[in-house]
Amino acid sequence: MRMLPVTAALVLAILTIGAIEEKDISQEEVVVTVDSTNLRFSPQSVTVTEGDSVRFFWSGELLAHNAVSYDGLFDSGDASRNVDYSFKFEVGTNGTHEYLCEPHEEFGMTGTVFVEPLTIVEEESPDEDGGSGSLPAAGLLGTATMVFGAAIYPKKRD
Ligand SMILES: [Cu+2]
Repeated sequence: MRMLPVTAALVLAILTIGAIEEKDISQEEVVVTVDSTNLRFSPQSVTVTEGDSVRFFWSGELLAHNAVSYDGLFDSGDASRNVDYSFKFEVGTNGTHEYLCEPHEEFGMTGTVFVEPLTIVEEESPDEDGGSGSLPAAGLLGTATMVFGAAIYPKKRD
């Protein structure tokens, strides 16, 4: 099995890359379901950050429900007693997104997703004369920012 060390190294490299990417943007999933009254979302409002997903999930409900945003951003489809629909709030979707259950809007079956902007905190001190105790994470972020900047900036200037 001569290929084993090579394969192992490759797998390790892939895993390392995956770990770094995952570190940069942590994605979370928030679940919204239907409460015991069958006419309310639970929780009725959730707060996420851009890049996160909201999963509308219920099964075996007495009534059929769906989740449709008033602004048209997301739509779980036809009302159903079994729904498993995830929507990822991409960068740029920050703001307040109210949604309804179409069959039960008149009963007050509505909800709200607050999406907070994804902010990249830069470790930049105004005066650089002091010791540069550069954190590895900050260095990595700086490098990533520079790479992104280099990729985007020249195009914008043309
Ligand atoms: Cu409903």
